[in-house]
Amino acid sequence: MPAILLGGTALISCNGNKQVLDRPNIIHIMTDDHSFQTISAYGHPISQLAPTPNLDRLAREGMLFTRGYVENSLSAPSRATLLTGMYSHMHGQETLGPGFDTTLTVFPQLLQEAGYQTAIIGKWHLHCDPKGFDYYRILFEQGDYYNPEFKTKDTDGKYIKESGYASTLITDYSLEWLDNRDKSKPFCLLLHHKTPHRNWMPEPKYLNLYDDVEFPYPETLFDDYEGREAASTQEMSIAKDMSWSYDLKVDQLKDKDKTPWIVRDWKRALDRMTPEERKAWDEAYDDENLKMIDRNLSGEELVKWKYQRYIKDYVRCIKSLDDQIGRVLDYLDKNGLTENTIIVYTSDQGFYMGEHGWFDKRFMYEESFRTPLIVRFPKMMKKKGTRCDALVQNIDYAPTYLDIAGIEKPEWMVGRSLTELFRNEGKEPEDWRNTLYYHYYDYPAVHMVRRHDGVFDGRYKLIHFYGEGKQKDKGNDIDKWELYDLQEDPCEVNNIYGEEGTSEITKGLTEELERYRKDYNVVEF
Ligand code: SGN
Ligand code: CA
Repeated sequence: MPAILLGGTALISCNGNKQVLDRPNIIHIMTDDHSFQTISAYGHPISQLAPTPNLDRLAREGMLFTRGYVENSLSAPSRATLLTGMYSHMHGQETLGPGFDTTLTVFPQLLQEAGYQTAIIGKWHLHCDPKGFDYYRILFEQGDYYNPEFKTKDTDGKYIKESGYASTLITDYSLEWLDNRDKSKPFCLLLHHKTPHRNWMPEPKYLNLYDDVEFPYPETLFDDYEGREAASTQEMSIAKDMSWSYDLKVDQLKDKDKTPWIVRDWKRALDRMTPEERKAWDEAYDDENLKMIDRNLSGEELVKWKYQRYIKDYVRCIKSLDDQIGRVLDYLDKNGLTENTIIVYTSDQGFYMGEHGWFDKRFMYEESFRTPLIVRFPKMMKKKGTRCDALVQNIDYAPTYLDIAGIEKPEWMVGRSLTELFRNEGKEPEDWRNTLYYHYYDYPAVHMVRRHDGVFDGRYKLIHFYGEGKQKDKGNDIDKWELYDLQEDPCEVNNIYGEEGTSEITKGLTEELERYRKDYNVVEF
């Protein structure tokens, strides 16, 4: 039986089951590769020049988490962790390849059983169809910025090309679903943006935004990787690994790009545009490209030019994203949904904005391990604009959403509900966790980051790089330990493992690492 709407806010069902109808709604907004450095509420110098007013509004009205982390800094694993509340080795999605154990129960299924209406719109990125969702509209693989393809339950297994820019379309479809949903039920919407994933293609109207700004350079842009073997063999450096065309948008130098997939994907990205979009694109980039070519830059000057081009395109994409977050917040206000909806803003992992000379993620070093997390939930947060410094991780989302819906956490979920933090102005209960476990597996793969696991206690970080050298690194096996004191060395450039005075810390963290491996049956390390 449908519910009736009284006075625009109170919902009473015809079968008298008021409790079901009063349960909070859930919106999980997850972007792809969004760094905390580019959200102005976090205060990083880059973000001060490229502010995000709508995300800042969310932080002002909710809670900003300063220590939100992932357990494996990569898309597909992070998405499977969101759905299951498990570590990667438990749900099987350790890398970007197939792996997810599709027999597992995902939290949206439990919400459905409890009367929630569920949807996922945007990036999905697992090698199976979504389950546990009444509705889905998902992007093809990584998705595209311009005129992307989507699949729904009604498109006969096909992906259909749509006209528009990815972040706008994903928001349009989300608001449309909210409008047309069964309003007698609480809802859970996973709103998963493609933005700002590589190759950072700005929306036409923002192609010239920040043209006159010079973004500050990170201290470690010219890192020499001394004492850090795995950091020295990666292939994700702005200086060496960015392509002229696909990454840097210098179409004039595309012949320098020899990697077949780069050549192919750049052509595809341009071919997707309408003639008007292509015209705006060329007008925005051509002049500056020609000037740069004329200057014949080399060495540090060239790296700095590449850095500016990279950061500008990235924050232009963030501008569009922030606009779209604003649309969602306005929609909730207009429809009387703000009070009873938890809205979570996060990313599937963090991203390097030139720190260590890098783009991409994967490493357990801070900028990719740490992930933005902002939560607004007026019903549980009596005070607005608080900060929470507790160690939280993406294993905690599923337990949180179940808790909010009044569903008991299944024993297989390893995370912990965040509601105690919401209720208590971000102060952690006495028995809150003291450490986090991290494990990255995707090697050999693009960017060539070696396998590693480790623990972090909020100050010290112990990392173990391990495994056989493969492909280009053939025979170059690795078994290396690193230890950082983030209080003394926030940029993580001084590996103090084995140094005098660190044995007690190393002993404690090694025991903790062994405890995680044993308690959770980690077999590879
Ligand atoms: C693609 C990207 C990589 C990126 C992975 C994983 N190349 O392969 O740079 O590390 O995705 O990203 S791309 O130019 O084709 O985009 S993730 O977000 O899915 O984990
Ligand atoms: Ca990602």
